[in-house]
Amino acid sequence: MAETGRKGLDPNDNILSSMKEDEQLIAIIVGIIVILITLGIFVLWRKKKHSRRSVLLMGLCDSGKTLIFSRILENMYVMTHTSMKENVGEFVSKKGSLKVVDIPGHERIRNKFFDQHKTSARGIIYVIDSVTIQKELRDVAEFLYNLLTDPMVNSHCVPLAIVCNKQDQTIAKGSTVIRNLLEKEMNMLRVTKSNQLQSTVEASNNNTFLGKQGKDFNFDHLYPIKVEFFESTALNKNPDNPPDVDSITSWLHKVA
Ligand SMILES: Nc1nc2c(ncn2[C@@H]2O[C@H](COP(=O)(O)OP(=O)(O)OP(=O)(O)O)[C@@H](O)[C@H]2O)c(=O)[nH]1
Ligand SMILES: [Mg+2]
Repeated sequence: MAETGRKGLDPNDNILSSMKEDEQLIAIIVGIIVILITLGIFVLWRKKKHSRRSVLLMGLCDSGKTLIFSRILENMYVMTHTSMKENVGEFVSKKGSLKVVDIPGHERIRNKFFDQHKTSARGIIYVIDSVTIQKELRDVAEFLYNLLTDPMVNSHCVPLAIVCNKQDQTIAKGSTVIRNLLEKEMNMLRVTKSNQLQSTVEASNNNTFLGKQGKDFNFDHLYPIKVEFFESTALNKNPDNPPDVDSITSWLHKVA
């Protein structure tokens, strides 16, 4: 009698097809794991980005940080005094809201407040008094240098808006002049700082070199840290030069 049905069904075929099924199952599981890991990384990245939602207003005493703070958040003039503690407010943009922190410029306290807020910094607005810049150039440049070499600013490539304030004053220097002055000063500061470092233990740990080796200091060389220069007038006393902080608010909308 002829054999029917099972004819041709080799036991090896069964083994082969079950191996193929196993391989497919493994491929599916690996695919799912890869998708889950990617999703996890994306969620963590979003969370991390969201956790850094502060913009710090920094600069020397009297540069105009507190008046700029009240202008950009309330659009109003306030009589200011030397700040001894930070002011915190919310800047609302279509893309989301930012916490704006006005940090006192006083040398003795500014680092304490900076340390408290720098972990959440999404951006820094560095305010300069454009009238006194030549007199204060060394201090302005050194404070800026310390900010730019800060490991937190450096590792997160925190963008910087350098705001040349008090443009209502006739003797105020423009942003291009201030940028040139600062680049020259930073160039010299870089040499002084690295010589200082070589004679301390810190040298082996902190080897942040600002800009490009062998080239004059240029803010563009700090990329991926993005540094932009703006001009502003926060006071409303001069009718020919009304308050104008639009460049700062546009930058905030961009950073949000
Ligand atoms: N002419 C002029 N004066 C300004 C301008 N912005 C601020 N000021 C004045 O500069 C002085 C200092 O301003 P503040 O906002 O208190 O300065 P600050 O940077 O907060 O100073 P600290 O709190 O000491 O760090 C005040 O008398 C302001 O009215 C401006 O655009 N033009
Ligand atoms: Mg202040």
